[in-house]
Amino acid sequence: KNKVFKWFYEGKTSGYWAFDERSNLELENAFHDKKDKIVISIAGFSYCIDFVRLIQYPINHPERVRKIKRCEELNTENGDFKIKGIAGLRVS
Ligand code: V3L
Repeated sequence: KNKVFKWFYEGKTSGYWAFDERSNLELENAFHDKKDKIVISIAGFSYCIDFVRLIQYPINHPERVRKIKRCEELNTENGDFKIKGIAGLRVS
């Protein structure tokens, strides 16, 4: 059975945000290609996704680091970590 995985980036306060669907696909494809890092556009800004360190940061502001994580979709419901919403859109 095919497992579905989702990517998350940490919020400044407690919890994680899910990447938007398009970014999630880009991350998942690069992850399967075993890339060390990629650059993607997020709201018009270029972000480095570093799969070795499991972080993201704007390429022009490398100090603005957020952790990222990959998680099986089924396991995101069981309270492993707080999910704040999707790409800045709050849920619940
Ligand atoms: N996808 C969408 N927006 C992002 C992403 C991403 N992967 N990374 C950064 N931003 P920075 P709290 C976040 C947004 O890292 O209170 C959340 O989505 C980022 O949005 O310094 O921290 C919320 O909308 C921020 O607005 O480059 O949990 C918001 O922060 C901006 O890019 C507040 O959430 C600069 O982030």
